[in-house]
Amino acid sequence: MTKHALIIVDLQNDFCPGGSLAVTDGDKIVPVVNRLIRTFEEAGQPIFATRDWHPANHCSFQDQGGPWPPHCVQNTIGAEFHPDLKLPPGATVISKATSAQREAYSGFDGTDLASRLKLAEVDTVTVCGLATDYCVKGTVSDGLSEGFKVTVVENGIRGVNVKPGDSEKALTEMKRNGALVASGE
Ligand code: VGL
Ligand code: ZN
Repeated sequence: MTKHALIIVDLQNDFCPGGSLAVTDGDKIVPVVNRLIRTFEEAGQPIFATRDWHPANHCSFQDQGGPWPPHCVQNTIGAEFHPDLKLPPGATVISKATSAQREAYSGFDGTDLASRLKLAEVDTVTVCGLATDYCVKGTVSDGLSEGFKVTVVENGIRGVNVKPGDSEKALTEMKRNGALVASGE
């Protein structure tokens, strides 16, 4: 028996056009993700949404010596999920990278995501969200290491591409690590 869960990674305002760390076309995945949500919801399968949830002095911010402009600061509009994302009331929100001194790209890093999935007897996860070359890649990689079967939805992800091709490289790496790739219509 396969028990399946959906993991939506960091579909937050700051990673969408107009946000402080905008991913090109980040918002274009919202309809794809909403369709996935509907499918999982109708099948009674659990849905998890991770969010980057930084304190204002997070170590990844440029003013603290990190690589990124301030983004997804706790309790700001930028940290909210995209307004068109139709997250059902039963979805579980997983906050990550919540300590000032520690970066965490993966939704599994420093969270109880793995134990929650295992408690629900989930063995297979479908991953979508932002950004392909950071938090999606990290979440997929840790999901595989935790022993889950992982499918990435190719049209349900978008990347930062600090260097051109980073997202493509990330997807190749995910596949090499054992992830399957699917299309969400
Ligand atoms: C992310 C850069 C910094 C992500 C989070 O969600 O992919 N990227 N913080
Ligand atoms: Zn971040």
